Amino acid sequence: MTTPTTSSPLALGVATASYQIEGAVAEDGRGPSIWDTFTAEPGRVVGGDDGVDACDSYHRVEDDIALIRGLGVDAYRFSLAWPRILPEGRGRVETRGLDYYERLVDGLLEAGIEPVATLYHWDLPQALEDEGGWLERRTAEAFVDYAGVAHQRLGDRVTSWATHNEPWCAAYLGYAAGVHAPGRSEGAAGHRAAHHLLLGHAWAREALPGAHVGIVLNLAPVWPESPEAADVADGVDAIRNRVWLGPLVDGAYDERMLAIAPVLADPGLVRPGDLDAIKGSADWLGINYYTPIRPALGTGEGEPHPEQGAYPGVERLDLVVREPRTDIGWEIEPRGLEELLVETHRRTGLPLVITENGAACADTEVVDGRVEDTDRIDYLRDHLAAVDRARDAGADVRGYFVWTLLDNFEWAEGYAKTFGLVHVDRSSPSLTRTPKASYHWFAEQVAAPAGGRGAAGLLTP
Ligand code: PNW
Repeated sequence: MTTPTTSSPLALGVATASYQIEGAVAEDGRGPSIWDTFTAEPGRVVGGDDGVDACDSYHRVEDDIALIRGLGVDAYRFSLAWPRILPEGRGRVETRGLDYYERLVDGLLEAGIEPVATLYHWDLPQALEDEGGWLERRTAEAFVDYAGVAHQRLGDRVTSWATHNEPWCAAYLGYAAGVHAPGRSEGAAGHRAAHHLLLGHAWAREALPGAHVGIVLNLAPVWPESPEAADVADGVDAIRNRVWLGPLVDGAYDERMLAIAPVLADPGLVRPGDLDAIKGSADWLGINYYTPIRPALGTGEGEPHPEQGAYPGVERLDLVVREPRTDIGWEIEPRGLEELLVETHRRTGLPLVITENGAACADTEVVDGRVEDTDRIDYLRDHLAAVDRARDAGADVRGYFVWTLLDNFEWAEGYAKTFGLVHVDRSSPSLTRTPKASYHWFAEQVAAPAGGRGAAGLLTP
């Protein structure tokens, strides 16, 4: 285990995801994904928005590379769309989909930017969902084939790979709370999906020889609002954090998790050898951090919080959100990031990368060619300072990626909530991109040698 000081390199970058930016959903043989289906259902997404056009990055990849290059960043984190590469989820390979990612990767490398590829950022091929999606073990098997196909084409140029992005969202928002695709609402389904996501991650290693293979988790510090809330907070911590870290680090679901989800003790689901395969299967851990979680003991009456269904089996849970908040209603608390990094380093001993951090701000106005998103700059500055403190305390943090390059399709929130360093004018036919004040500010941070930041070679110490 290495214990760097702040003088060791911290790579800086920006992140995006395929469905949120690409558009071109029916082009070059791409098959439908669960998000195409979900967004077409009335009432699922604010404003009835969808990713049909998104930021049209499929056609504007050169423009986007130029924007990334303009930041001067060390690395760019993006995701591959599984249904662009395997339109039916398995079997037939669509080379035009691979060609697109090859153009992107080559463009990044020419610009001296390290590509960091995420295999699964939620756009499951609809054909696999039709067979049960992540509720079925064979989806994890198909994921391995997909990883192999992607790696065969790009593995000579991409060395940093993440398997899944935020499997908590894919499993529990998608199958238990029903607020993300595929929009199913059954508690046990969330747990089944979680196990199959972990299995897919672990098995995919074999398909990624020689790569640095990580998984991106949206771990969160869980802070009970009162002593009485300690037990519900423990349940939240189990589903949000320990359901992933237990198998990955210890090769086991812990007792509380098994009590919440008896299905995880069912040998039909968790088969002999599964947990051994998952244990130690990550070379690095990506952490997406936005906000802490503050559980309170609820009365069981009143309006449930929309995310409550994503903690199935945790009874009488209330989720309290303190001030100040960003435009999406998430509490701003940089100390949560500091604590999370120090604690996760202690718990896992793994190299950590902050694969997402950023803020939704109500900054949509372009005035005289400028967008003054000072709230976003404050958020990013305070969180980068928290990263420095965690590194000083010994946390092995190798990179920090801002979410996100472009204002894009923000899932169930549609286009109304914007996290971009670059404004996208949705009313202009060419989806005009305008770098915001935060873009220029971040470029200055990258250029400044302060704190040992800005060194290349994300996972190479
Ligand atoms: C993450 N929640 O999503 C994703 O990785 C990004 O694609 C997304 O744009 C970003 O964070 C900002 O939201 C989340 O409801 C979406 O708890 C929703 C939740 C958490 C993360």
